Amino acid sequence: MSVTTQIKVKNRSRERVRANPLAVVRSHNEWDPLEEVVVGVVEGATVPPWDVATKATMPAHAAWFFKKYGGKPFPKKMIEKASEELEVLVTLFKSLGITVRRPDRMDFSVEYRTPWWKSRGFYAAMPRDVFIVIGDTLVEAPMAWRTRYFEGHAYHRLMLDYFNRGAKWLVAPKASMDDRFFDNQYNPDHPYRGNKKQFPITNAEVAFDAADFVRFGRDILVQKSHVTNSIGIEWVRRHIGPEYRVHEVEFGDPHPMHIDTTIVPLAPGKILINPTWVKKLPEMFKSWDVLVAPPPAKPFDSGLYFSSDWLSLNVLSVDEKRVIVEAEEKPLIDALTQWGFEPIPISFRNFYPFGGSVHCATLDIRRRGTLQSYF
Ligand code: ABU
Repeated sequence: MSVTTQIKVKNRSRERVRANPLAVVRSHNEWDPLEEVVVGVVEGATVPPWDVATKATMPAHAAWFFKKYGGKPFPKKMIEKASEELEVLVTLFKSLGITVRRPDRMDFSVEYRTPWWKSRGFYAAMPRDVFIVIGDTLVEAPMAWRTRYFEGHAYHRLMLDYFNRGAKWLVAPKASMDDRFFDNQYNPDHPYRGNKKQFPITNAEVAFDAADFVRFGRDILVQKSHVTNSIGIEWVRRHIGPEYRVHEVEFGDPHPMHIDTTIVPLAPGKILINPTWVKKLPEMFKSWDVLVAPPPAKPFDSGLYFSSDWLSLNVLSVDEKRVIVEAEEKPLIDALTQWGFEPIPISFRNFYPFGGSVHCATLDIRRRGTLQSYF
């Protein structure tokens, strides 16, 4: 695939549906003009313990990190620096006329119990992992790590406010996450059996993280991952109803967990892809322009284990032209500029070690636009 394939987008069906101007929650895709956003917080963040969930999903070489820091608050300096970057992001949104909401700052070092296990952690830094807005519905994910079991509560004050003002709020059933929920045959160092990718969670109960879904209007793509199983995908498909088409896709990430560094829709007919994992796009993209991302500018020291090096792609579109990109990702900024976009650089390196960049740290609550088909 060349750097860009300049294929004209033809025959895209554009439906003339009027947006409800009074909707408090409304977002159909990743690129309509952004009006309101939730920005995560890092205060209270606590490193997940080395438990059955983290053991199953993390490579063996990460064990020392979890054994040393698991269950303890992230170092104060890390929190302060990441928090400063989040504040700059908030200021940027406000300067663009975008309303910003924040979750509650909770102490995630508090130990909690269910009938089957106990845990503590993680954070309210990544609203994208926990919620997805589909039209006027806030879908709350059940998650698949014990350490994230109660994470949604940090957002419930906000969600109640949206609900009281007319939004729908759909909460997926929570798995027990007992020992049977995890596949004890799974070996993170050998994630394939033959050609078939293996996952550390079984299909015993509904599980998904919201960040494994990506929205293109009526079409929503989802991947099975370390935290999203088939029954979780089916739960979403059935609950969001017949006006949406949920397509399951698979790419080459041997340890998939969140699709937002793999394929990144930027505008109708324009998609950014990760060249390491996306060797072939699904047929539905045959008339789309494809921008193959350059390698990350400076692979960060991945000694912090919560993400791959590809956080460079974890960008957030403010509209069909403007896209917020980490400031040091010069090759990506240049590629996007050449492609006709207007990147807005922002320093976000100190947030990276928490496992995400600007897309993960945000949740678009309202974008101006209507539900359309783009394929
Ligand atoms: N939550 C975004 C991280 C995905 C990745 O590890 O590339």
